[in-house]
Amino acid sequence: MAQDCIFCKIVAKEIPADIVMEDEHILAFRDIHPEAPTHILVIPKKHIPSLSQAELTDMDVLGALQLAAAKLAEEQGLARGYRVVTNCGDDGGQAVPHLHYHLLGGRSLTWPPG
Ligand code: DGP
Repeated sequence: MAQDCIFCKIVAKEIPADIVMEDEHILAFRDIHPEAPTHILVIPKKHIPSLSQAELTDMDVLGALQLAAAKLAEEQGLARGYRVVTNCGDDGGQAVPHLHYHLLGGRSLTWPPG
């Protein structure tokens, strides 16, 4: 757990969140500022600051995060499609320095993003 990391505090249940899925390595919860009818954050419990700091030893959890996002999309009824995205660094628009995948769906999403 990283000191002062808001997502580590959610993992530790020190800060409440609307949790939709949890296992040994992964937590998924609803984004506090939803940008779509379904907006879920899927995160590793381990503190990895961003995708660019992930290591080869994180390969299993990286795969598990994507599979969890796909399973959640199915459970949430996103049969028409959805987007899974991770913002990385300043130019990527990353605000919270704990790796997270946004699962967005429930409306038609535009491309490219701003
Ligand atoms: P990003 O810009 O990719 O780092 O997205 C961070 C997201 O995290 C943003 O959409 C808002 C969300 N968020 C920030 N703080 C909290 C929180 O305390 N609880 C929840 N549920 N979401 C949060």
